Amino acid sequence: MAKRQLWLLVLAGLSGAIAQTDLEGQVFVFPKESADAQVILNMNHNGPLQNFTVCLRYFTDLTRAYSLFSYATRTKDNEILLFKDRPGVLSLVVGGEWVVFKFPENTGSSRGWEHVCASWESATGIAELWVNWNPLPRKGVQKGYSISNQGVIVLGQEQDSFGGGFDASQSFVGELSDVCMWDLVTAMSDVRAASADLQLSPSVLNWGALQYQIKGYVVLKPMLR
Ligand SMILES: *[C@@H]1O[C@H](CO)[C@@H](O)[C@H](O)[C@H]1NC(C)=O
Ligand SMILES: [Ca+2]
Repeated sequence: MAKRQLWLLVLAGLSGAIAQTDLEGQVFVFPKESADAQVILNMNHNGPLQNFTVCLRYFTDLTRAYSLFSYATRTKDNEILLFKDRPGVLSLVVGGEWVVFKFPENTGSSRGWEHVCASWESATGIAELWVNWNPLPRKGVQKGYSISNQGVIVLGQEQDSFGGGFDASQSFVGELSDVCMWDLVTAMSDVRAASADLQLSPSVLNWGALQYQIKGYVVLKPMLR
């Protein structure tokens, strides 16, 4: 084990916090449908969020609806939600308000890994959704809203209450990787550069230094090449 990782583990042990790990080249495998398999992530941000970009990629053969990224607070279960309704349809929810994006099904989930970035800016309410680095027509949602930082991020399950209210029929089954989140609207060219050499270090969630907690049947594995 690298010295730095060991030191982080020691720190985490001392503070009771979750360990921080570089997950470069690794994936979370959600091997079975369930209502409890999940990965819990910290929202690392001081104060409310006015802007964000969240990116991740996933590999699944699901054709039903499922959650990709669920961020809930005590008062709003869908504070931020990235939800795949069906192949070719993705919803972004901000502060409980839904906006639906459609894209040609041949860029859909059945052909391999799908990469998604969603961003939102409070000042204009403009939401961007990029699928496999292609932008979709921009839409507006929750203009002027502020996102609370007092919440919990769950991968693999869709929260209908703070940290719970899961439904197996909305769970994710498959592989999930490269989850990153910035507290700004990031230019996609920068995200791309970041995924190549980790220059634009994501401030809120960083796959290269992720604090996470696995609950239920989720397995960390090297990515299949
Ligand atoms: C959010 O982004 C806008 C421009 O996109 C910027 O003017 C504003 O300062 C940002 N807000 C925060 C809190 O960073
Ligand atoms: Ca929900």
